[in-house]
Amino acid sequence: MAVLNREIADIFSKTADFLEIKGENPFKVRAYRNAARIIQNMGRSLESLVEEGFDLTRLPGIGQDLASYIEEIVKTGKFSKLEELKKELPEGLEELLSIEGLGPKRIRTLYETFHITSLKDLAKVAESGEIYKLKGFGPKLVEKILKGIRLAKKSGRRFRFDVAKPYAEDLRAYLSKFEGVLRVEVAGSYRRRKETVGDLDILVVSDNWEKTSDYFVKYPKVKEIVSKGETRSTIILNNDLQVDLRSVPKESYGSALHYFTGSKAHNIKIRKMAIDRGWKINEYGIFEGDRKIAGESEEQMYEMMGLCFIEPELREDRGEIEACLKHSLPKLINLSDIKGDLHIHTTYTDGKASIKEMASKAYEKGYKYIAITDHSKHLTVAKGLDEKRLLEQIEEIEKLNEELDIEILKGIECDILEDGSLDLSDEVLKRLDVVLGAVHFKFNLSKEKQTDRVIRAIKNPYLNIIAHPTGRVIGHRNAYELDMDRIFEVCAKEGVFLEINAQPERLDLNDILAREAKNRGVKLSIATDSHDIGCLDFMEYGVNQARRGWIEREDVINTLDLKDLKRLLKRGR
Ligand code: DGT
Ligand code: CA
Ligand code: CA
Repeated sequence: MAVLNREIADIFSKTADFLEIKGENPFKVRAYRNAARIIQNMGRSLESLVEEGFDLTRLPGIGQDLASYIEEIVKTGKFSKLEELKKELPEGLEELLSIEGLGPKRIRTLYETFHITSLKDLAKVAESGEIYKLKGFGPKLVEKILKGIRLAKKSGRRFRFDVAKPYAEDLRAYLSKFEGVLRVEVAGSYRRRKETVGDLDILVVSDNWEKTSDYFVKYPKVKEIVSKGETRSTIILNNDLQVDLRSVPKESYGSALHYFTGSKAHNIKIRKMAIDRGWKINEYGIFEGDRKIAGESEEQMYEMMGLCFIEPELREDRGEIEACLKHSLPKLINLSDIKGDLHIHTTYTDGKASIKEMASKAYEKGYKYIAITDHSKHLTVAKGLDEKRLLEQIEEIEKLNEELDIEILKGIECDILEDGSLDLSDEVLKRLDVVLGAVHFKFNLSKEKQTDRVIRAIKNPYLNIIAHPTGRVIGHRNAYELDMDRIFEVCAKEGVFLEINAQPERLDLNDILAREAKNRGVKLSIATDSHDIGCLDFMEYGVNQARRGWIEREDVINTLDLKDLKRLLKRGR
């Protein structure tokens, strides 16, 4: 059974957290954490490297010990050291780690002083004010913690799309290879490519449901079998993700797929239309009296309803049915439309790969261009570039451009300072091909001040794109206060673009804002914000979000040829 890089990385970072909560040697903690980061962003599968007999110590950050741990995890799916740690520490500490502002060190303090082992305990001491007795716990931090608790409760147990994806795809492959299974599809919010999924809804057509269901619950990553029934079985995976498997008759495949893809709101609207025509619609088909008139395929279902095929990403009852009737559905952008990536970090700042490595990987992906956009000097934790080092980078890029078959655009992810000025001088920004502006601190300004800040940046004639415009991090940090209406207006006027940051924890702009931007005449850049070569694959998540936002190829600047793109980026240069 495949062990994914992501699983190994998660195991190591959890081990690091637990060791730190226990107060173990910081060097040991750091070694696990580094390894987790490297593995997560690696392009190659560790499992296959182990199978090939590759010497893992040749990888950066991986010594003898870690190499043998990786082998253990690949072979057994588990890490005995982490299992031991879990036994030593109270169970609830794990959920505390998801709260912004609480790292392992603070959790350790809370545990040692108040014996806090759950979100409930935490809420109690935070609300009562007792928490202020601890050194370093001021009002700002406590406010953040309380907000984190509310957010954790609200998001319930939802899983980020990229976390669910390897499991969904592994299960699809696992089920597809079983004898007698004719079709498998992952429906639900997963098929609609939502940024988070509550659970996975898998449909199968098979000639023997009982055997298929037995096989399903034997999936190696199962933690718990919830139910095994006549047409449906449910399991919980090791990471607590729930999976429903449903048996579907071949002749109802289309109607079942439509029903279980949802969304519920979309389904309800379609059902009303059917009722208006005197029909009945359910997961078995469309019926006129007792006679089934459609159901084998989704296309057939939509056709019978007088509609064209509506892509799953649009099925949210946000006007897609009306648009279809008016023949004005968008022709959604595809991953293959993307010609380059306009947000990339390198070892100049906090990236893990060199300019050349990033460029070569991008070339392999078939891109025509990339922009190198490292951090600017204000972001000291990321070794942000000052004018002098940026000029050195420009020089290196110019040399590489003579040598490589992909165009490297000279860029920067420039901090937007509190007053809305940019972190680097106009003289140096002018020399770049593309300037991203980003808010990385002072998230808590008033709506008016934050909006003024960003608008002042947009008005700088060398700025081209606002990176991750709202600053939200899924399940972790809300968007900062921003008057998007005003932002759209000024962007459209100034010829500044907004980013859909494709990092799966950001996806910022989200679907709804991306659609609004488009409607307000603002073009978008879909970009990965890569910090290593593996991250270039995040583009898929950004495109998913764009599709959910009704975005077409023409709305996205990095679908353009280099020449046309450069013209758009010229602005005041
Ligand atoms: P999730 O799992 O919360 O991310 O969202 P979904 O959309 O996957 O929802 P889920 O798993 O509860 O149900 C899967 C699909 O089944 C849903 O998208 C539409 C369909 N469905 C579920 N309940 C109902 C219902 O009461 N009425 C209708 N028409 N469809 C339903
Ligand atoms: Ca679901
Ligand atoms: Ca479900």
